[in-house]
Amino acid sequence: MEAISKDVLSGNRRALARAISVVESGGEEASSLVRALFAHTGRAHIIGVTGSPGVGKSTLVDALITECRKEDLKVAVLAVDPSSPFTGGAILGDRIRMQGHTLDRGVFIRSMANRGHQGGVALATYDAVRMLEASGYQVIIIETVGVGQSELAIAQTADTTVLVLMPGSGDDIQAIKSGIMEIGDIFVVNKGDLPGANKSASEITASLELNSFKTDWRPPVIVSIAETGQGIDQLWSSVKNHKKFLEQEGLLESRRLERIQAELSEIVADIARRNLKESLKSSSEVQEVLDGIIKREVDPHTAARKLIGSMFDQVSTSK
Ligand SMILES: Nc1nc2c(ncn2[C@@H]2O[C@H](COP(=O)(O)OP(=O)(O)OP(=O)(O)O)[C@@H](O)[C@H]2O)c(=O)[nH]1
Ligand SMILES: [Mg+2]
Repeated sequence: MEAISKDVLSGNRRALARAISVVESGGEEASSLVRALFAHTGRAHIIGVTGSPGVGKSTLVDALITECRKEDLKVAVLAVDPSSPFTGGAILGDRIRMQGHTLDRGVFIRSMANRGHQGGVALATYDAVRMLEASGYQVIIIETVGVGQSELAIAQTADTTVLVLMPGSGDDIQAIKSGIMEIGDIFVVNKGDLPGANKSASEITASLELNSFKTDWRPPVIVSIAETGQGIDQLWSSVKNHKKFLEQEGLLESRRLERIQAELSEIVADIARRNLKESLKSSSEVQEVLDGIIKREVDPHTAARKLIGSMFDQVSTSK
């Protein structure tokens, strides 16, 4: 791990790719890599780009990469697909439309998929972001497909969340109804060349006006044509403005605190889940508890509480 972490720090791309695979697999190796590099993390601007399949997220991200490169910022993209089974990180296929940047050494693109349970991919995403930060990437864009619970969890790993919609899909109405509007810091109605884009944008603006906001930030609604790059400069300035806003208001820190809380509870749940799986198979204590339930000596609720108690005792004494 020591050699690989050194190479990650020096910006070696192969080491970085390997490091991301390690954190994706999780386990002890992943933990020690994160431990080694943690002091070099926490510096990038993390941008989440989320929205339904096919709205043009990847095309938009590709255009954003171009904006970053104009400013000589090193930029990385993680395309996270929580609904796909884990395939070892090689499902880019046509989900990714960023081929224009493959030869640029200041750009790193990688896809990640689900590892079996919801928390898995979110946890791996946090750590993958850390590997990218340690390797010197200043802007990290996380593209997630869909607008369900697990996508939201991933979107929340970002400092700035861009919600992408398209006209005529009913997406906008859906978003307004489902409360997903709350996670967007910036709204984009992409495919502005299609009919109804301006109407969608005004509907979103109108529904935002009804929101009660927790901060003074008012999410801009931008109409873009990602394919031609129209509106992307406006999007990029909004992204930068949002970051400036977070910094000025001291909100970058509080967002990161929330993120760490979410991560910490996910890790604890993950450890508990794995411990439980093990002990369901092998522990004599669990066998006794199961027997007790079968014999109606103890009910499952009481038994579960007892097990959790002794499980955490074990975790704290085994380290
Ligand atoms: N008309 C029009 N088509 C666009 C625009 N932007 C993207 N597209 C097209 O929309 C399709 C989907 O684009 P992607 O960028 O792959 O969309 P995505 O949201 O990343 O898709 P998934 O990752 O599969 O969810 C492609 O055929 C794009 O060429 C646009 O501004 N206008
Ligand atoms: Mg895509």
